[in-house]
Amino acid sequence: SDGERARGAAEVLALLRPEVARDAERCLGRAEAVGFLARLDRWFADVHTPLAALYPDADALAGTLVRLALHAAAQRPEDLRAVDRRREIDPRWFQHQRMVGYVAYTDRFAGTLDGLAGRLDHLAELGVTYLHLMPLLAPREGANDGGYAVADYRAVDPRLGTMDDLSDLAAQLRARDMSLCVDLVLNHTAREHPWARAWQAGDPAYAGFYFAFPDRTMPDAYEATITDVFPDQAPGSFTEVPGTGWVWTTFFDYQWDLDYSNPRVFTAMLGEILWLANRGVEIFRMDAVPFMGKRLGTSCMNQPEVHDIVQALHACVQLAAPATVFKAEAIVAPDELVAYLGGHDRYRPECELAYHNQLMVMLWSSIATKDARLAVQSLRRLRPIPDETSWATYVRCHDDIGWAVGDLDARAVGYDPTAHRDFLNAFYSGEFPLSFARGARFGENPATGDARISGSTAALCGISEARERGDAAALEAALRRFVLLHAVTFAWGGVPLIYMGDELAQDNDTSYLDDPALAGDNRWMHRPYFDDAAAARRHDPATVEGRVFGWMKALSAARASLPALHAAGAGRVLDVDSPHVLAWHRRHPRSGHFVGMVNMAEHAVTVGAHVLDGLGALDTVLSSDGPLLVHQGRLVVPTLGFVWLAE
Ligand code: OTU
Repeated sequence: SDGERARGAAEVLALLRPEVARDAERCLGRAEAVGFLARLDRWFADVHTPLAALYPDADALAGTLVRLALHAAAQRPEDLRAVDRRREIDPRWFQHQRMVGYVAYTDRFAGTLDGLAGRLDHLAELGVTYLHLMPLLAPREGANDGGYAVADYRAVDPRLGTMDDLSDLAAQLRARDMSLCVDLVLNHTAREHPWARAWQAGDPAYAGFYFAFPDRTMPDAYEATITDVFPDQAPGSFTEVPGTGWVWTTFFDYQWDLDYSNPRVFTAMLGEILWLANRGVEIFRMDAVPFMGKRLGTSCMNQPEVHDIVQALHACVQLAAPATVFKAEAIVAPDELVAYLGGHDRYRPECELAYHNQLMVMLWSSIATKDARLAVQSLRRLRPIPDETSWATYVRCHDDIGWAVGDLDARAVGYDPTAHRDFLNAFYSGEFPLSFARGARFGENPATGDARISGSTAALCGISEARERGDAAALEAALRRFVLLHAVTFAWGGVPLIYMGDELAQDNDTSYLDDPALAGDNRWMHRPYFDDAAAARRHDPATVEGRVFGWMKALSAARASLPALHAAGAGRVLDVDSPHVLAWHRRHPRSGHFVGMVNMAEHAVTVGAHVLDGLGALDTVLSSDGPLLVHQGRLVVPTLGFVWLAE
């Protein structure tokens, strides 16, 4: 039981503490040691409890990990300790309404890490407080899945700069009150990583770091219940390596899955995280976490071990670097998603942030169907998230869009789930007759009929198609869709993430087709190079760039001024009497009410004004079409319009 586990943890801590206290005073000094021990008392049960579920000798392991954390605390630079102190006083800093994220590839945005200094004013203009740089640690040579095949966690890709450049950039960001977010690819390493090489060579220190099976028996047994991630580019989850056996490779054949049932793997990865935290990384994007636990007869996703591993890593990192937060990259079904924010039945700290994949999918589904019922149904059914955590809300990211439409939710609104997913693929690939989208199918699986979608926001919401046809009315509608999508992600509650290029409505980029290393993976179509010429037009309201950029700035500035958009806890989907409208409510205990409304239909609709009953005296703070009009007791929501109301 939890009570027994807590007693167990307390006993282990009692044994460990005197010696750790002595060591802490010696290597941290008196004042810092007080802080470290306070954190030890606060976090030890969160270290020990998940470890006890994962590993046989959790008591000794916990001791080893505490020492690792102490060592990292001793190495922590003074300016980062200052951030620690600030975050310890304000541990919910990432929930503040000022938070706005920006996601970019270093090379495609600024050439190099050094070059990023020249982009910080651009970010400041958008109100950005959080910069996620796509994978930048040294990858393997050749194909590397956009950097998700890491060969060295302690070095930067030499094409982008050095580790010193990264630390310098982190310091420049801190000086502007911006936080650096970096990918932590922890489910797998490149097969060229020294751990993989040592394991393959039979070095006993690396025994059991990865998975290998002598023949197809176990791989076949596992694959019977696993769904391929890249069915066309990298079918199967195992790769035959001569002399080694069948190695577990969930993704590409050069990405070898780590075996976290081995405590040494856990310890090694923790060492890398602590080291990177001391270089100034404040937010770790925990890549592909759902795959970290393997169980025969399951999908090998979202297994209980995954949560134990992430919870234990999180608590260990808090000991050494309390300024740090984790963001879960768990692009999974709605029923599995909330667990990454900390436990099923009771709250256990895990990740502070998680991608709101469900909101993203529902937004795209809604503007295709011009109807909000499925969004209302599924978002209402989603379990509320713990107060300590927040969503990362987004319209687009570097990956394909997978249609995480719950069967139950689809049926509840009268859709056949498979038919609806097929429709969305046909719609967003532009195959559907009346589609405004210019995306493409990704990862088609002939065995299951599944597919996902690639394409930039501008291409998926109709801007590209309207420009192509020179249709002014279609362009207006497309721009309204673009703004509507962001009006939701900026006010849903959580940290909105702007995907680089979207602030300028950048189109699909087909230049990847000329690079043989990229040509087979059409996700590169929505990973453009920053368009400086478009950026130069960003203040010209007569241009598409100018209009989109102006709206992004307005959304960001309005958001920062609204205390109700502080992201603690979940908002609430409101009950409206129009099938086209998604309306939601937020309230921070120390602020007034907030209501957001968007109309997915391509005509104006009305909703009964009673939806606002009891929510105070609301005024329009920002909207697509001026102050909210009331007509015969009904609120008028214009064509593809949005409105933000606040007390
Ligand atoms: C992530 O995505 C990254 O975002 C991808 O760019 C990488 O290719 C991949 O990991 C491997 O490192 O399946 O289709 O539930 O959806 O981890 C992309 C999480 C993916 C998965 C996600 C993965």
